[in-house]
Amino acid sequence: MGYKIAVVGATGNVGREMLNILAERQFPVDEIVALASRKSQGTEVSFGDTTLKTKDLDTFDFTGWDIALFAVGSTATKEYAPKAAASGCVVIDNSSLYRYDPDIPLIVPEVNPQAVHDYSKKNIIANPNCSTAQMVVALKPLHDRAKIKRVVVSTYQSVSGSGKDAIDELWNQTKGMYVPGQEVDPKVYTKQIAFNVIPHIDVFMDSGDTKEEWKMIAETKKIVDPSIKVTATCVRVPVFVGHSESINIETEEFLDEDEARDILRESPGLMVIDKREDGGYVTPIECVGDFATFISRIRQDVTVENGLNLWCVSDNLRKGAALNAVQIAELLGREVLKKG
Ligand code: 11C
Repeated sequence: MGYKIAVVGATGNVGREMLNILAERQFPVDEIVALASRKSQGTEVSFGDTTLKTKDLDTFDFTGWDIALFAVGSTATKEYAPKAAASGCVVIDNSSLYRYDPDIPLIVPEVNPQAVHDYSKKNIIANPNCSTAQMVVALKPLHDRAKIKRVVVSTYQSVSGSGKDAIDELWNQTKGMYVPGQEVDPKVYTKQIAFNVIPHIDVFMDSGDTKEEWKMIAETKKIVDPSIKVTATCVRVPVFVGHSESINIETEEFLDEDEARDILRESPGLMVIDKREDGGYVTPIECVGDFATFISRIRQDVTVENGLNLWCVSDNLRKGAALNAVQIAELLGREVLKKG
């Protein structure tokens, strides 16, 4: 016996990836429904070798459905997730709406799987921000060994993190640079993204940090350990898919770079590619479509007593969103619902 699964926001980038990943990982599905807004009703989406026609989220009754994977914005989530949860369906939500609610677990299965047992307080589990998800997979095993005190992270985030219009903006702006008269003004972003980098993701906060930077700080504390200090600078780069991060880590105990490399090699969800030679590291284009979070450039930071640097790359639509949500569904099935 398998599960009855709803994918909410099935026509978006993340919703489509959720359907792909459920099929790729052969999630034990008895029945699956693709839901979207009324204007997308009837749109066809792929699920493995089959095609699903999306149904109207507004009129859908979640009674009798086991798990709903939500990949819609916070406004639609606020309206529909509580309805689904109240009808007994466990919601796994990719928006930021519930992440900081103390009664809702925020889970990266490689890091804090035990939190799944707290799902029943509200029947909702939150999926973290993409830039946090890949970073905490790398931090956790190092924290277990040497206790991380402080993290300084700079991100290089792809435009797919901002959705389809941003992908189109990068594509059209890039083409427009070569065709006189077809230049494309910034719309999604505040400045030109083609051949440029923009140190601004999400809204500005009073502290001067952006919300994206704040999310990395708050979510790392909730998922890994509230004692870890994080400071972040999040930057949008002209890459379609794949977020990259330069991570500087200060630990309480000394951790040698070779031991760190061995620990990361053995840790779940990670793939270490770290040869100290030309091309012996991973770039975002190479991680697209993969499940792993890739780690390269592991080396001592000798400017502090116990410091390490590393480079971390992952497919933001997968580990940063759809894959992590499906992994939470797998965890929930294994540990709690036990149907598959
Ligand atoms: C970006 N990280 O790359 C964002 C996208 O809180 O789930 C995901 C935002 C979120 O723009």
